Amino acid sequence: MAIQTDYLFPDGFWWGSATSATQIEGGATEGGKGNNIWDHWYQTEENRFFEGVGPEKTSDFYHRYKEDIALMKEIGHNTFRFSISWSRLIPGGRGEVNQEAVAFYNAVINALLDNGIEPFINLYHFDMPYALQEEGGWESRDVVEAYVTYATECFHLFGDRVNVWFTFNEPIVPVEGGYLYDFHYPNIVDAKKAVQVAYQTIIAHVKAVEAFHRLPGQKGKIGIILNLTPSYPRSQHPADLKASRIADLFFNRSFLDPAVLGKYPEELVELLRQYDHLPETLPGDAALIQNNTVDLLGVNYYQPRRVKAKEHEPNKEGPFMPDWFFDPYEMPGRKMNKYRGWEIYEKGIYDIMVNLKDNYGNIASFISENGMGVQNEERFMEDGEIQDDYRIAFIREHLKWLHKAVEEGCNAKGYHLWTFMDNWSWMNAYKNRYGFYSVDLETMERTPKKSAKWFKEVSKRNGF
Ligand code: BGP
Repeated sequence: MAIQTDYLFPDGFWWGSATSATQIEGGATEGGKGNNIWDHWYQTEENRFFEGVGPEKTSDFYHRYKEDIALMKEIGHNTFRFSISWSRLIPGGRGEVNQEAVAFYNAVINALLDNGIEPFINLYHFDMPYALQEEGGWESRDVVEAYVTYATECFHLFGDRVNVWFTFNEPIVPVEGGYLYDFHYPNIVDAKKAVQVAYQTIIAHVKAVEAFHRLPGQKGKIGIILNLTPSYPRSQHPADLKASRIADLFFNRSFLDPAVLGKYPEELVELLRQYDHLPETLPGDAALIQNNTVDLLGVNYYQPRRVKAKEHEPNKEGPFMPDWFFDPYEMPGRKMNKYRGWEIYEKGIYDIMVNLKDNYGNIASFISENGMGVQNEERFMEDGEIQDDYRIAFIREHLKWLHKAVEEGCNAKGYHLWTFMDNWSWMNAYKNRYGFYSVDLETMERTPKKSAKWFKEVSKRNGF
């Protein structure tokens, strides 16, 4: 059998990268922006953040977007994902629209279009306006309505030029971080609230999808971006298989099924019912979910989830946790990104795509994030360029599996790296660097890494 040496993708494949407002913009107190939960958390608990670095400046895209967009063009991006900061556009979360923010996002969109780069807009990337968090954030149905108003405002303001929209990025992360495992504000550990927040986010999502599709003459597409972690059991033993299936229900299907199929998995509903953890719902919710499935799915893929049956029966007197049903499994010999502590398993990208083809109607999708965070990357600097051959290998091996999926008929339309330039990450600040461009935090100077030049060739050739 001939060894495959060419990995060419279909015409029009999306090559680009992904970012989010809080992580790149900076200007957190400029241009009329209001506080979001990250600004507030940093102001009250600075020591939670790596080296005490907060979200106020990050990578200064707010002032340097023109230069940055030129750099995107330079490395062959045909698409670029950014998010709108809700608290920049509507500082109080609801009410008046900030015209300085409108001008800023208009300028970004226009500069992208002028450079031949299609803007992909995401509406919510972990950044609840603080005033609305005070009202309960996603626990509150009123906040859901405020989100739908915000989303609709964005469609009106920018929809004449933007055709690809996403309601949420990784909506399960604020649930896990904010309500189960203490790594996002508001740092509550309460599974009942976690379930309510997850459910309410889906309601916000479907209502935004509905509002989008109702706009007259709508030609654009709307989707959601999910971090899918394919679940692999330790063995084919029924107890391991069950553990893996339940982990998949909690961490993938809890959002994937309602968003793409328009209904929750029955097994998940049963399990929550059994432990008295079903969310509160309103009449009409099920129909809303059923009638407002997505046009497009963004898949963030970083790592698989390996699980095994519980070693010890958990104490079910204590508070309910998803972890009651499985234990993590550290597969011997697995390949790790030791900096981030995440397993690298390139075939996972293929398994996700095949699952979408077989079980989710082959929904149009793309890899909306994939990437490798590395600490102290300046160690790899030679002749003024970071020699990130590890990142090139990481992307290339993932692309090979993505290519195989496409060859087998999976409906994958593109690949975005996380991320365009080194940026600020939630609690880790600038610890792990992910960008095609490195950022000097003193001068804010951007310098292409070796991977940027490699990716330019890949985008140009539509493969490698
Ligand atoms: C995803 C998020 C991004 C980004 C990325 C890298 O989950 O959508 O916002 O941060 O992960 O992860 P981290 O920054 O935690 O290393």
